[in-house]
Amino acid sequence: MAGLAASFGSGAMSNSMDDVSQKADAFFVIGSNTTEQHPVFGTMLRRAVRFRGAKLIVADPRRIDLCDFATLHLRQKPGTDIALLNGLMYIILDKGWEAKDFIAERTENFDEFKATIMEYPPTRVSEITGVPVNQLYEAAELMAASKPMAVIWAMGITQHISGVRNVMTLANLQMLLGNMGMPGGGVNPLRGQNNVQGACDMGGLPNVFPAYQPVTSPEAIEKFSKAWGLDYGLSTADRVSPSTVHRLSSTVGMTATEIIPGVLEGKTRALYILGEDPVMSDPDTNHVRECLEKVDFLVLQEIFPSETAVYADVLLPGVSFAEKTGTFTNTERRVQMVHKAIEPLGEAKPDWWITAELAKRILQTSEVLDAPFAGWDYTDTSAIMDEINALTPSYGGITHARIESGERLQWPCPTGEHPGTPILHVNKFARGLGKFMPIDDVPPAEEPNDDYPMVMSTGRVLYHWHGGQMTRRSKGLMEVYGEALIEVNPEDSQKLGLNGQNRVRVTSRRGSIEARAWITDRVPPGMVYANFHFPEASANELTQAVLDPVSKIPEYKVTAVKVELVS
Ligand SMILES: Nc1nc2c(c(=O)[nH]1)N[C@H]1C(S)=C(S)[C@@H](COP(=O)(O)OP(=O)(O)OC[C@H]3O[C@@H](n4cnc5c(=O)[nH]c(N)nc54)[C@H](O)[C@@H]3O)O[C@H]1N2
Ligand SMILES: Nc1nc2c(c(=O)[nH]1)N[C@H]1C(S)=C(S)[C@@H](COP(=O)(O)OP(=O)(O)OC[C@H]3O[C@@H](n4cnc5c(=O)[nH]c(N)nc54)[C@H](O)[C@@H]3O)O[C@H]1N2
Ligand SMILES: [Mo]
Repeated sequence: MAGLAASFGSGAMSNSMDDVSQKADAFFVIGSNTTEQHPVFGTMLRRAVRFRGAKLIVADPRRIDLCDFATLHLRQKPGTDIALLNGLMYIILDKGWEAKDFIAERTENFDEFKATIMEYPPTRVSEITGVPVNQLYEAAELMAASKPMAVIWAMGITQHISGVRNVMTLANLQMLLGNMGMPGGGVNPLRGQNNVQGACDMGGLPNVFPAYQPVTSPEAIEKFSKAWGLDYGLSTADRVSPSTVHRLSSTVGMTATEIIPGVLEGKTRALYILGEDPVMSDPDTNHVRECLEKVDFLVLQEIFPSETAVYADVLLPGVSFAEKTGTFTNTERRVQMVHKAIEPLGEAKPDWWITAELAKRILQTSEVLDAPFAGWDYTDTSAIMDEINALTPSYGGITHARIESGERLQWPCPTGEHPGTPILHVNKFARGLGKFMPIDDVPPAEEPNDDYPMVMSTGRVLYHWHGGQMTRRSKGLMEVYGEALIEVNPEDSQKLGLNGQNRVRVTSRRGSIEARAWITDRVPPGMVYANFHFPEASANELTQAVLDPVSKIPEYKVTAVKVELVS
């Protein structure tokens, strides 16, 4: 698996939003509620469909707003995306619609891949996914006739135990159709948080330094150890500390979803949490609470007293976006600036300043270094950007000054003269040839049974942001969407005897929540949808902490539940 994962390793969109919305002949949106969760891009898609006749295929268990203007809506059962996609590729191959030249020149491992696809004929796929056979043919034909087609996805694809395999299957589809490395095509995962792309680019992952330079690489260790004032690789005379050789660790760390459960396994003793509210956002809330209660020491850096704050030994007040200057890197690898609009309120300090200050104080009291290291004395965020330019090749030429002058820079942008890179993989993939991966269907970890006969999927609504710490403080938003609602299909609602005003109890093997039911055909029969925006009825009381074995993302999208009428 590593081969293909590496070629899409950054997890960024291969194309830009302008490019996709202006040049795609068709969009295949699978597991992205684009108009609610990425409204700017959602509007760009809507305009492309309305004003230039671009086609739109949506594959989503729910009838999301995008379906109102879609050419075709495939309504697969949750957690059956691999079967669905393999089934579409079966038809494409069976009809001879694959991009033969592209496959011959740019890819490898086609035969092995094809052998797996041949196990997914339409009747079998229809049985697994619930999508009618004629719709499978219709979708495959639209895909083959639309050149180029852009694939767009978000958490509906990744938040499964098969998340990585789902993504690889989408890459297979785009290689099969020859839609890689061209304007209007590509593989386009939409990033969620405003700076999650930037955080990953800067090494906010357990296995890499900035720019995805592996922590296991001796060259990378040497480069960063020198740059960050450690003396690995220097002769004894040149060392800061003559007695010891310091170097950065080559051990791959743990992901956030492993660190918190690690408390009960004795692997985690202290936590420094910055800008996350795991009591609301991590799976299986009871388990999270137990971990946070038991951890020896918890530091939380926040802008509000969140649900997690009650477990903190120390609260450090950070600043919000309005109180800081710096850059965010968005979903299309574009680096953008924010400027301080107001001075930090109260005792709040910039997040980078707090982290640097902590580092300095730890170094001052630590016995490892003989001389305190001055490298944490940044004057401001442009000084941090200078360091990024020096150490992060893909950001080598991205400076505050260039962005301020109006340049629209997308990495890779290695030098001050480089214009940035709107489209990745133009002539070849990062790893050379694109490798087709034979991928079989993986059922969700929990499937409905007699005790828990329904499937709950979880996610967001337009009006709120995750744990709701920010959006629940906005009066206007609370007027529009002021309480947790459980989406229930009219058929199920009839069985339960609901009248539109009732509260229901939703129970999984781990917990139970009560909230008002919203009767709507947005969800199909047998499925309910819940959000995690309200602490009194958060979906994560019910979800389970099973992870994709590679990415360690939890399976938030499929939980077996029972639903009962409360009052
Ligand atoms: N208003 C608002 N916008 C946000 C956020 C927010 O909290 N509020 N959060 C941001 C963040 S961090 C993120 S990651 C993004 C998330 O953006 P999205 O991923 O678009 O949002 P989700 O609500 O997680 O739902 C994704 C879609 O997957 C569908 N789905 C459920 N199960 C399956 C399945 O098995 N297969 C497929 N193919 N689809 C399925 C759901 O019906 C839904 O339409 O949104 C970002 N934007
Ligand atoms: N059931 C279910 N659970 C999910 C998901 C799902 O689809 N279903 N989606 C998952 C996904 S994709 C994501 S991204 C997570 C998000 O989960 P979290 O990251 O935990 O949620 P946020 O609300 O985005 O941010 C957490 C906190 O950051 C604080 N904050 C905001 N700005 C700043 C700042 O500038 N500095 C500091 N120090 N703090 C700040 C806010 O007050 C907030 O309390 O949830 C995950 N959990
Ligand atoms: Mo996210």
